[in-house]
Amino acid sequence: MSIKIVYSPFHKKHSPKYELFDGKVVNHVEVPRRIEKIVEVLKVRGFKIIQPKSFLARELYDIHRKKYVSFIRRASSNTIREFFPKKYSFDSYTPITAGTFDAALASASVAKIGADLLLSGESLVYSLCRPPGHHASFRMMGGYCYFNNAAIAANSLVKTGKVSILDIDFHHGNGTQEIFYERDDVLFVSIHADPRWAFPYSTGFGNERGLGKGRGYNFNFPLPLKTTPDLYLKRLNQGLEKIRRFGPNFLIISAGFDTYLKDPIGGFGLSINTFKNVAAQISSLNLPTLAVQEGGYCVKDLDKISLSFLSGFDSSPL
Ligand code: SP5
Ligand code: ZN
Repeated sequence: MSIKIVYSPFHKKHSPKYELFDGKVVNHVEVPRRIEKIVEVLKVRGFKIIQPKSFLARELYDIHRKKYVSFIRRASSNTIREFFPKKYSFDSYTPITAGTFDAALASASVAKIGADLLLSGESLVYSLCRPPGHHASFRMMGGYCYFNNAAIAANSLVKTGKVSILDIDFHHGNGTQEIFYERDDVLFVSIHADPRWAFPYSTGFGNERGLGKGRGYNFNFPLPLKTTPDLYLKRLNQGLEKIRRFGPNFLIISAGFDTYLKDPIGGFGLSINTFKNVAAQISSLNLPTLAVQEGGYCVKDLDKISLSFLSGFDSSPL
């Protein structure tokens, strides 16, 4: 099967050093090396890599408020040091640096180009987005996310057909959930760590089902600490059942690799090989699919995890 990769080197312009965690300054885990580690191995393995040439801020306005976008642009161009903004932010993990706007805009474009490729007939595209996006909402950054890359791609695809977003990052995709919470044209399914003990703490519970005409179009599967591959794959199957019933024309995967057993900020027990099984189950949906990179912080194994994940799309689930 031919898999197209979308990548932009602009992500390297965003390279914060610190985050504030439990009242302490610690090293930032969302580092440029994450994506470089993945793209390097994909190049070696001969995957076709597509680089977007232009970045249009107007594509952000589909999802994000103009004032929010301008704030990030202005704050980035005005700062020399990194800082944690007091408005438009819900945590102390998501700093603004001089290169943040350029990198976040390029990241959104990488997702948008991925969506365009599906529209032009590709069946599987992997967008190497960085910074990640699924915690960002209309006018709110957080969880290392500034613009919601998956939501921007979904909003572009939904003009042509129904879209489902499957979020397999370790953390609940609170931003994506909020963006589509009152809509019935984009189904959101998220499998993640129980928010009673994991970030973002306040959302991701099983009883959050959507609102208004969006009621019944949002499904959360919170899982316990140390979740095993068996339990994970079982819940994934239940999530996929919701997607089958919805019958979308396109699938977007918010592909976080922080469910990996050695992830420094995760807490699940997925092995490198589990990611192949995850992808194999997902590919049984037989849908044009865009995978958008979210989290995943065990830098030394991200190459192996991404290869395992991509290999699963070639094999049958059972
Ligand atoms: C996209 C994504 O995966 N965002 C995750 C944001 C979660 N941040 C909260 C956990 C912060 C823990 N930081 C510990 C750093 C140790 N050096
Ligand atoms: Zn995550």
